[in-house]
Amino acid sequence: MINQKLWVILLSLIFMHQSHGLQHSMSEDYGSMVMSSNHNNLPLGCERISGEENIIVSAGQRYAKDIPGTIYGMNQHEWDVDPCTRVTVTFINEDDVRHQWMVHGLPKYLYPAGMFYIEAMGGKTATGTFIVPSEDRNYLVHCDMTQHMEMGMRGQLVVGEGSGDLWAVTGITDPFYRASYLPDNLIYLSLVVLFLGYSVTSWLVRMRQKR
Ligand SMILES: [Cu+2]
Repeated sequence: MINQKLWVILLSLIFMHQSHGLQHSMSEDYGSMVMSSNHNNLPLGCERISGEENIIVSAGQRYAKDIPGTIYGMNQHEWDVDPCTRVTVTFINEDDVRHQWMVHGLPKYLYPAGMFYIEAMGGKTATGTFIVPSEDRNYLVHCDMTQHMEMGMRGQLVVGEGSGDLWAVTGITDPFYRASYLPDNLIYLSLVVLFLGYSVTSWLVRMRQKR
């Protein structure tokens, strides 16, 4: 009798665990994972799915070779899609280490924490589907493994007209540390300021000597 009860509890625990996974639409394969898949739920402002887009993303060190200062990279770092498109991403990890293709800033009523992501262990391929919102906007795409973004795995998903380039998109936009608020001709400006300073100082010194 007690044994039967235990079994019931155990089975319901297992069932709860599984349905919990389903609620978050998480699918896990050996060596790969897709978080927050969305095939049919329309974002607000989308009357229907406007189209289908299949994107193949390859990640690996070989894509970093031609881009100075990077170690990891992707075959491309910017993707353009129309609003309300259903996007299916096939993520091919050509490296030995784990990589992710993670989109940020999606609506939280459809995507927990505003994220959609695919993760693939070394040498694995994973495919996931989501629907992009109706607004024109740029979304950050990156790999969340420690330091991988800084090492080059940083991109942008441009929906519609977009909302302006993100900084430091590998091979596409300037790194933030180049301080975009400083003028490009900073070096010449500095020389002019130096020269003026020198002239004024030496003029003052000469005036003093004359007295
Ligand atoms: Cu990575």
